[in-house]
Amino acid sequence: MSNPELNDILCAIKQSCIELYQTVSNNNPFYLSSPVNSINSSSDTVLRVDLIANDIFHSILPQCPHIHGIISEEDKEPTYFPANQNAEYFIAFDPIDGSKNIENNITTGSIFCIFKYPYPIYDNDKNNKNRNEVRNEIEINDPYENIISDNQYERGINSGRDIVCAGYCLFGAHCQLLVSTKESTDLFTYNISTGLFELTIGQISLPNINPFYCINQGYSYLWYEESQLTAFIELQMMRGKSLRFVGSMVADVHRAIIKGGNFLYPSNSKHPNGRLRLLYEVYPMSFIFENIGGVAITDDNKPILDVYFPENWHQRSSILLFNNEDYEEFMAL
Ligand code: P6P
Repeated sequence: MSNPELNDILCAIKQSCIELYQTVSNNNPFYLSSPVNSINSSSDTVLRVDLIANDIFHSILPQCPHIHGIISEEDKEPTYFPANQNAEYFIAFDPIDGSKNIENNITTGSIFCIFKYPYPIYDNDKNNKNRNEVRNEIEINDPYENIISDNQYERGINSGRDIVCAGYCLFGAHCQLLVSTKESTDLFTYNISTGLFELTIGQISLPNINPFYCINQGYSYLWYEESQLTAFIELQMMRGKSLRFVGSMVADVHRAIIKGGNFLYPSNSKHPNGRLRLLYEVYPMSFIFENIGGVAITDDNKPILDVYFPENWHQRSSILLFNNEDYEEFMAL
């Protein structure tokens, strides 16, 4: 990667993923899947492996001087690193997505996205501008009601369009890392004997075939009737497409990237704002899908990367990932 700062950040992420892969591989799956007596900010039951994974990232990422702050599914609030006060990158991650699947040995994985602040964190001495001047500039230029609150100012990020890199690391039959930037999306496979991630597929583009459709059809009784989504699902069934849904977003999305197809998690009457979390599940997978030639929209047809950076760190969102053929069919309904 041409950006040395991003390279350093990815090295820290790789190191975290390798340590987590080794931990997952070397421990009893039922021990890893045992619940600890707590729930996270999304009201999910926290499993031991969730905490182990979060601790690994929290121990390694701060050592990278280019990371200003991080937040994960298991954190209530972000952690900022005072030693990296002028760093310009913020990372959101799901330390181990689909952790409930560890005990039945189905692929899980870590998901991340890296934001670059649109402007450096001002330091009075260096930039002759203080935070308030910069904040006021933003407020004047921001025609929307949701003027940047202190928190958003701190993050300095407006939407998913400020993501510069996203990816995931799969823990399955192989440990595989996918890294996506606007320039390229590449898949690497961990070689246990060398301890390195080796390139498997470079410049990935989304197959324009759709042998499967992917949705939790068990929730169909919760879907909004007569919607475009229900019509699209009925069409897939009429066409005899196979349904694939393993309950680990990272595994389901990876199948669509490698074999073609889609990933659909619409909002429903139980989750009117969507089930998955915008910051560290929906944004990163949408960034990847757009980079490989796909479409990523909410179920009211808004490009997900245009959705404003959330005030609530764990805000949920619907997500519809399509290749172009699927998307045209969906929009014609
Ligand atoms: P449900 C895993 O817990 C996760 O966050 C995603 O990886 C997955 O797609 C989703 O939840 C599955 O949730 O309620 O459909 O089983």
